[in-house]
Amino acid sequence: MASLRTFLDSLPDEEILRFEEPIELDYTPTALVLELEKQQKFPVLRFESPNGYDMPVVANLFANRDRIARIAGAPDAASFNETWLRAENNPIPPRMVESGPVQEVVFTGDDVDVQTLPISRHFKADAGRYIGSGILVCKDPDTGVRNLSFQRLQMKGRNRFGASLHSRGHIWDHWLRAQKRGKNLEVAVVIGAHPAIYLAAGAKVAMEVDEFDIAGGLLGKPVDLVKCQTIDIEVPAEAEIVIEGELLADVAEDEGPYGEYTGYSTFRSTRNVFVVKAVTRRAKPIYFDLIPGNSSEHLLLGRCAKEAHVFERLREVIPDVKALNYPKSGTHFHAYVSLEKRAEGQARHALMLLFGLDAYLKLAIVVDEDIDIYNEEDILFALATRFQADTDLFVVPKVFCNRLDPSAVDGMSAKMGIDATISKDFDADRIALPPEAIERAKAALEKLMP
Ligand SMILES: Cc1cc2nc3c(=O)[nH]c(=O)nc-3n(C[C@H](O)[C@H](O)[C@H](O)COP(=O)(O)O)c2cc1C
Ligand SMILES: [Mn+2]
Repeated sequence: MASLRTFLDSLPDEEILRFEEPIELDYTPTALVLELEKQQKFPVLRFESPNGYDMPVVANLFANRDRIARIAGAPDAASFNETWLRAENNPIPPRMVESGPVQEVVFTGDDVDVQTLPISRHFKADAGRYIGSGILVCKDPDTGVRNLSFQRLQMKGRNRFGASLHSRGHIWDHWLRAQKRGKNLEVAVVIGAHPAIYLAAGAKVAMEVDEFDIAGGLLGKPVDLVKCQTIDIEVPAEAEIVIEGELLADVAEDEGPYGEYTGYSTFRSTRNVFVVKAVTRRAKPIYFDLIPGNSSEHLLLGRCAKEAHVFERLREVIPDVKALNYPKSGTHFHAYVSLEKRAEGQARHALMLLFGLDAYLKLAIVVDEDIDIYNEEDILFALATRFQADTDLFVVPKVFCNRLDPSAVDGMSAKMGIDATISKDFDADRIALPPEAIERAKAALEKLMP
C-alpha cells in the first residue's frame, strides 16, 4: 500500500508538529511555515481540528531535501538525483483495481459541495480560497496518454473553480486540442496521495510519459488506480479526496490574483473554468495542502525532479558538468553549475544547453569545482574574482519564458549566461595553509573549546 497515510506513519514523531486545538485555517498554516522557515525549521504540520471543518489538514511535507529524498526512496539528499533517474529510466506502469478507499464516499449532482472541504486562503491578496495541492490528472485527446501536473484552483462556489494553466505544460496542450474540437477536457483533481506521486506530478518529462509510471518507478511497484465515477480518468485508489470534472472549452473567467512561486501575487492567468461533476473521498479523509508562494516546499516540489532531469541532460553532453543547483533566492529563474573545466568555451556550451533545456531560466552562472554552488557567498566570490562583464557574459534577448515573471514582457525574457570560471591566463592562486597548521589549530581549539 502506498498512500499519504502510510508515508506520514513512517515519519519520526519529531518531524511532525501537531496542532490539537481548533485553529483558524485561513492564513495560519502559511504564517506558521514562513515563521518556521526563518528559524530554519521544516516540520510537517498537522492540524487536527481546523475551525469549521470535519477533517484534519496536513501541510509542509516537501519543505526539505532530506524528506524529499526519503519520499523518493533515496538514502539521503545527495543520492536524490541518482534515485530519481533510476525511476525515470525504469518506469513501472500503474495497475487497475476494482475499488479503493478513495471512493468510500461519493457525492454527485446536487450533493456536490466543495465548500465543505478545508480549502483555505494562503496570502493576503489571494482572490479567494485556493486548492494549490491538487494533482490534475487528464488524458491526451489524441493518444490517450495520461498526464499529471499541478494547477491552481480558485474556489468559486459549490461546484466551480477558476484555473490557471500558465506554465503552458501538457495539460494546456491537451486543453487546446480538445477546445479545437469544441470538447471539454475531463480532469480529476487528486488531493492527498503518496508523496512520490506528487514528486512525479511535479516533473517535466516528455508528453508521451505517464507520470504515474515514474511514481511506480520511485515506489518500486505499480500505483493502484481506480476508474473515476463520472469521467474517463483513473486516480490512485489510496488517495484521500478526488474532485472529478471538466475544464470548459469555451468559457473564460477572471481568476486570481494568487501568491505565486515568484514571491508575488499575480493576476496573470489563462482564465480557465473547471466545473465539478463528483467528489469522492475516504470516509475519514485527510486534506493535504501545499504552502504556496516562494515557500521552501513550493519551490522544492517544483524543482527537485527538474534539477535531476536537467542535470542528467547536461551531463550526457558535457560529462565535465559536476552539479546543478537552482537556488531558493532565484525562485525558478536562476541556476548555478559546477564545471570541471577542461577547455575554454566549455562554460558557454553548458550555458546554451541549459537555457535550451529550461525555459524558466533567466540567469545561469558556471563556476569551477572549488566553488560551492550551494553557498551563494561562494558564488559571489567567484563573480568578484574570476569574471569580467565585457567578455564573460552573454545575453539572449526575447526568449519564451514563464509568464509569471513579473518583469517578463509578452511572455518573453532575456537570458544571461555568466562564465565565472578561471580563464587560461589567470595568474593567481587561492590562498591556502599548510595542512599541519590547520590540524594544529583544530587541536588547540579542541582543548580550549571542547
Ligand atoms: C506546487 C506547484 C504548483 C503549481 N501550480 C501551477 C499552476 O497553478 N499553473 C500552472 O500552469 N503550472 C503550475 N505548476 C507547474 C506545473 O504543474 C509543473 O511544471 C508540471 O510538472 C508540469 O507538468 P507537465 O510537464 O506534465 O505539463 C505548479 C507546480 C507545482 C510544483
Ligand atoms: Mn507531462
